[in-house]
Amino acid sequence: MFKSAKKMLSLAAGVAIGLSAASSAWSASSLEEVMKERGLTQKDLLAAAKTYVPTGGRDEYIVFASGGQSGQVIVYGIPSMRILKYIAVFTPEPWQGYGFDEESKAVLAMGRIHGKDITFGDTHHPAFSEADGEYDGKYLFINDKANPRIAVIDLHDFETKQIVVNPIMKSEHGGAFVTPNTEYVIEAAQYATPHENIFVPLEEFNDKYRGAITYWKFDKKKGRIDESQSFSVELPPYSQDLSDAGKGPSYGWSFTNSFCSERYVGGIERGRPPFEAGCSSKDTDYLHVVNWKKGEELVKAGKAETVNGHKVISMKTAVANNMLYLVPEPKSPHGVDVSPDGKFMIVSGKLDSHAWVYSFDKIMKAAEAKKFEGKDPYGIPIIAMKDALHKQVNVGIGPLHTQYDKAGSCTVYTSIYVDSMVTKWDYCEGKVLDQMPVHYNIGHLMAMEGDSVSPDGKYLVALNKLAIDRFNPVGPLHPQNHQLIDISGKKMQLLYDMPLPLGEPHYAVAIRADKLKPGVRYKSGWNSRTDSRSPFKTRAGREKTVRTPGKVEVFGTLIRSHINPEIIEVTEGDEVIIHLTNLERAQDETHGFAMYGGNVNLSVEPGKTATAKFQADRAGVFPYYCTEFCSALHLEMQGYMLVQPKGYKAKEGGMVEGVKYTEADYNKQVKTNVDTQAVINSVVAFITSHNYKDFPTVVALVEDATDQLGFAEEAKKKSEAAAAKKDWQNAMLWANQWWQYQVKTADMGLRAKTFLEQNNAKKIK
Ligand code: RUQ
Ligand code: CUA
Repeated sequence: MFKSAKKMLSLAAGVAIGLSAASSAWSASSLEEVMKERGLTQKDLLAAAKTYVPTGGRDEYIVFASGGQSGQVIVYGIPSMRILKYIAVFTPEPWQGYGFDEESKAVLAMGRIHGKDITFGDTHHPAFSEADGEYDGKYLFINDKANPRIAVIDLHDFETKQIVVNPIMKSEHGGAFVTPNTEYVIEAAQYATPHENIFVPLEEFNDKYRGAITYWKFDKKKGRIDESQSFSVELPPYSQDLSDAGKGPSYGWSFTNSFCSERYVGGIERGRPPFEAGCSSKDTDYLHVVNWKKGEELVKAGKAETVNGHKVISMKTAVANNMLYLVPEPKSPHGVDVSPDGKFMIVSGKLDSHAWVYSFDKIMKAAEAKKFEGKDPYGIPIIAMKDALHKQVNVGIGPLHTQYDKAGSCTVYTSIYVDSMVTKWDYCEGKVLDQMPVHYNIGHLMAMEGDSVSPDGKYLVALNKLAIDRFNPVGPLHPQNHQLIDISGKKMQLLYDMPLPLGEPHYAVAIRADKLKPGVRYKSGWNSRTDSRSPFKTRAGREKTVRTPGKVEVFGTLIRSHINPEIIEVTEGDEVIIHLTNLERAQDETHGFAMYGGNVNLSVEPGKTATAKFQADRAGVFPYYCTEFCSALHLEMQGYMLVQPKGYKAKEGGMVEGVKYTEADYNKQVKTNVDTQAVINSVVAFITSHNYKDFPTVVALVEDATDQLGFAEEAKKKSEAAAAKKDWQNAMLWANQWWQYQVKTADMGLRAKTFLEQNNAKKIK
């Protein structure tokens, strides 16, 4: 703990000296020596130089990767591959208080299935909101495969705002994919089931089990999915897989592939060959080509049926209105990826060594001429492969997903699962350009802004399923391996391996960092999950505890370094509701709130109001405290909830003080405070004599320091008032509080001063 701000100054100087001594020792060894000592090659150094982001530096791209079974989203930077955040989505996450405060519990509750809490998610495909086919940096969507759901994350604060449950599916994989103006978020089923929530025997699979694609209407103004305006298209019980939205000439259409169009149902215990045998016997499966614009019109015209309260366009209606076609695609396909210009779709078959390039133009010509090779068992017209194909290229064994290079080029990259490599090829001409081995076994791959109409190229990330022996061993459950590849040159170059230890990151999307403009604080008293002023917002000085029979409701505040109230008295059996507002305006001054014995844990960012609700079901003493190391007096940011037994009567007599203070104690403290104020004044003089207003970081620190100094002034007044009454006990305690605020002021001021010095601020006076 700091004794005075002066000490803090000398401490800071000492740290600075220590650092410079260490760095000179480090710079004594030459680059050659470091290479030799660490066994690095020239190539390693080049790769390091391409990925290294010096201290304080920022990344050029921000990646949002699926967190797989963790039900979260992983955020990291490129090229540094530094992990920045895990966004809690489908799963409770204590650091963010997600699933602990009432506000976020309400979001998780939206994701209940038939009234049951689902506290995990199997996230697969994140997608950014788009405007004219460009990532606009406003929202991120992600799906849950296990329980068909889509989540909406607001990139203003990186928080999950909404979860919608698919009303007809029981399994999905092909979400989330967005249309070019985020009109819809696409979600395609995977394992066919009856759309109704009823039992249907497997013997009726062909007739009663169904696939589907849901088009979730996104309300850009509200930043929420509008379930009432969303609809689905009924599909055959083929296992629909990934999807992609058309753009440019193919705008208004979407593409979804499928596997197991054999409609095979396994059943080892019934003596049947397993699913995998029957689902891979045909040479081709079907690409579903759907006109969602037409679908939208049909719904408006009342041509949809209602299933489980949701609008569904039947296959019959879809076919009659020329909005649904099938095109054969290579065996067990996985990805379908539309080219940035919207003219081509690339599909690869996992059990084939080719990537197939389809021409949207050809598909439309065949559809318009009604040139079909037949119909599937559900009456959906099938366009012959030869009438839809542009090129077919041998890219390697087990091709999965394709990403497009810079806009205007014909270069693409396809992940090759079985061969564990990336194939770079030209889809206009149909020839392979380069191949690079990656570690085992690549699933998706991702290029910068790769799903937009103007991809940037530059970097590619291989999202590998297995790490095996790549990293230090951590037991039988291994991390995944994201490999960063430089694709700016003719040949691909591997730069970096990053272990991702959270779940299987199936897919990821990367956006230019400068497109993201997240806030640093909430408007005061904010419910961040509904994006509105919390009715429980509490201002400084308005803290209160409201008691009604059987219930105690606390309206409290948090600010360095105290929780107001510090004592909460309740009676055994009471329902306790604690609303806490973080009064801080300073960047990164989050306070936490945890309490013994009740699963109470909040994260309250500057401006936020969060609520804990629980039953005080046993008498006892329950300490609570702030969980974020927010200041030097953080450990003192504490309090007690006293749960009194029913019928308890308070005893006579006041608190017994641990220490009795004298006038001398008071005078000594005042002297310290006066000295501290001198230090603050000198720091203030330094700051104001420089062009600090040119540095937003410093402006924020100065604002914060000014706040703290205001609190110091109030405490000073209370201290002086007590001293005037010769109440040395209170005079001393308030003098100490006055000093606490000064220390916080000095801390901010010194941070601002250091920042100005390090950033060569100019003297103005
Ligand atoms: S997955 S490895 Cu998109 Cu779920 Cu392909
Ligand atoms: Cu607030 Cu520690």
